[in-house]
Amino acid sequence: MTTYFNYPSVQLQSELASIAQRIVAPGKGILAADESVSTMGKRLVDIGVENSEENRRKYRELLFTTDPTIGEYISGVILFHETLYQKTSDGVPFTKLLKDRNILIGIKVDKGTVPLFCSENEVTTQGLDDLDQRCTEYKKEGCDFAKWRCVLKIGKNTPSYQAILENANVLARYASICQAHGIVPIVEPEVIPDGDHDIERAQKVTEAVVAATYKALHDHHVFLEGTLLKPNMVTPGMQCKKRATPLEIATATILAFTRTVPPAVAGITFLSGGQSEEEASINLDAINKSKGRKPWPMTFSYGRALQASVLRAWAGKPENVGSAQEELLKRAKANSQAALGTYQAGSIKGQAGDQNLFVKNHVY
Ligand code: 5MM
Repeated sequence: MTTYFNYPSVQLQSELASIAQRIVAPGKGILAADESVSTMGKRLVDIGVENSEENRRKYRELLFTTDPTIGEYISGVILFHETLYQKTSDGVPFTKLLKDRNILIGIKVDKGTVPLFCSENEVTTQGLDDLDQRCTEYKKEGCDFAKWRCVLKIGKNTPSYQAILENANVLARYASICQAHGIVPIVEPEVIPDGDHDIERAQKVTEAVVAATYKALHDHHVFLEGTLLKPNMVTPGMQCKKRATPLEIATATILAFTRTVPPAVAGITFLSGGQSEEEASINLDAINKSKGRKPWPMTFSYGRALQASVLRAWAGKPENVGSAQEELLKRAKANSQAALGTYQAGSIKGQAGDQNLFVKNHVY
């Protein structure tokens, strides 16, 4: 193995690092609005709305026309391919609305999961084949960051060595291709919360997965200062009877990442993983309140935990757009405070506040 390699040019390093730092600026985080057509369909069916392109467009118009103060809490939005090209009903491109709000544009570039041969229902994530061309196009369209999600499952024999290694490697290839195009890769190796395992097992699995991910990123010469990690928080499995307090979750989460994530990484932007909106805010707040050693900013990149109340308030009715946007602002503000460690539990109430948002086997 040769150790002779080059990092990107100084100019590219500086472009990537400054995008990543803008995303994790104090009190800011990401709205993950990159639900694929089928995932968005499940969210719309829940509120009695048909999964048509027009309804998906109307919903995203609602999100992106929220009052510009949203830009005080949200630094980036992750879009699905279809959404990148959509406009408001009066013809304003969504990308313009986001830029006007000082929000960076991200794009989901993975193409979903596929089974791993002879494994115990484990998966890898596909989409590398044409990624190079798609990154050229996405950068031209104004995308400054991207997201690729891998899924790892905890069982008696899983995650396997095969799954850990394959997913680490595919994330590293993805990250290197994005960086070559001036796009900051968000690396998302999600250890899903399905199962009856306890928090200790979740912590060890998270450590093993994240450690392997950074070994692969290093092997692929990924410039870490121009990357973000989007992990699960360390929690007991959803079916585990012994629940954990926010302090226990914060302690296990910080320990797992201080053991495995290099300090050079620009920031950690957590997924919400089926936690209720309120839990996701309280746990992020506990992480940021903790006095432990934390070399990176830690903030949110929530999908369900930022949108559950919005969807419920909207219910597909034009007359509800204003109140749905209020719900988005409320949750964005709560999570902004959590990212600073200043959130008071229960102080910002949403319509779906304590509702469990767990989706079994969230793989698709
Ligand atoms: C918003 O959902 C994202 C896209 O999901 P699919 O490709 O499965 O449709 C998803 O990757 C999301 O960004 C992460 O799972 C984090 O979302 P949560 O809801 O866990 O915060």
